[in-house]
Amino acid sequence: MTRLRSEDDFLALIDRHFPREGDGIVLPRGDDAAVVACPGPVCLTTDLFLEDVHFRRGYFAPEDTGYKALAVNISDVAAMGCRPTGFVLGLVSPEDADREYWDGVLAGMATLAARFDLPLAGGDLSRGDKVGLSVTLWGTPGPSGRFLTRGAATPGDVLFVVGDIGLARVGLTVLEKDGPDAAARFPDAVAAHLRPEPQVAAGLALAGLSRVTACMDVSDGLARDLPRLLPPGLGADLFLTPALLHPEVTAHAAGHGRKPEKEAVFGGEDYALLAAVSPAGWPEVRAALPQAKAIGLVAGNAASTLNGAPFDPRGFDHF
Ligand code: TPP
Repeated sequence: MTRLRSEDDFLALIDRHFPREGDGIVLPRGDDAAVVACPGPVCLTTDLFLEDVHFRRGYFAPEDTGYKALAVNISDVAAMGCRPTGFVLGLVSPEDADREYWDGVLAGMATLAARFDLPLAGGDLSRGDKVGLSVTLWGTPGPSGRFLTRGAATPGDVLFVVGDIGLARVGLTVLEKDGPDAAARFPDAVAAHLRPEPQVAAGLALAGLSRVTACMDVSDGLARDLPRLLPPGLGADLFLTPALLHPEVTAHAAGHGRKPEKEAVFGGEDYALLAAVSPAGWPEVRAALPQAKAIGLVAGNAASTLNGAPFDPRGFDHF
């Protein structure tokens, strides 16, 4: 265990993983505040990633921790139909998180940042009782100039997802039970929980399709997030067949005597995109994103159904 001796020591470690210069960085890190170029409107998001709330050190490798703290923010920008362009980072370190730990966290984060050419513009450090990461990230729209938003879906629109629903929740369940050994039986679920793939290319593609009426990323589970996508007073008729679900979701549900579609909608941390498109636009979505899966239709009233039966929105809630 090598202790981090001082704040400057920590900052030097950050410098080893993240270059100070980068696209859009007007004044490199080192001053009181960041100066970045803004070509026009940007979308801005922030997400905390806290030990024992969002992750456990017992089964999150340091590299996974850094990766996911950034990935969940990139996912928000992807859901707005934007490309991520820069971020700032706040870190909280307890006494027992040593240099090797943070070296791993920063390496995992830097790997993902490099994939999107994302510069780190600045940040803050503090001592605390548990590990905490706070990322604030911004992004710019694609060629269409459009920001995808929630709330403009109308009855009859096709609801679809890009990414797996319920898989990350299975990952959390098996990791909580068996720790890292869970990866042997549920490799994709564990990977979906530890290293979600932000759907940036899909978000940019959807922003270019004018018939797409609404989009968001699913972080609290489909059942809880769906009402947030739809205008007040509208519900959805969802049709989730096992063929639409990942085999590990179906297998886990079968092992616990649960219905796979319930396992899927009451999940969380999917970081899939959930979107709506007018029926005429669905072929365009399929052409642009063959991996998109239709899961239902927007209904004309607030009562939602799942495979024909009424269902109540429920999911993860911090409070
Ligand atoms: N307990 C632990 C130790 N780890 C977890 N990942 C969870 C519980 C489950 N969990 C934590 S946050 C969350 C879930 C399902 C929902 C998403 O996080 P949130 O901070 O609400 O994301 P946002 O909606 O702000 O993007």
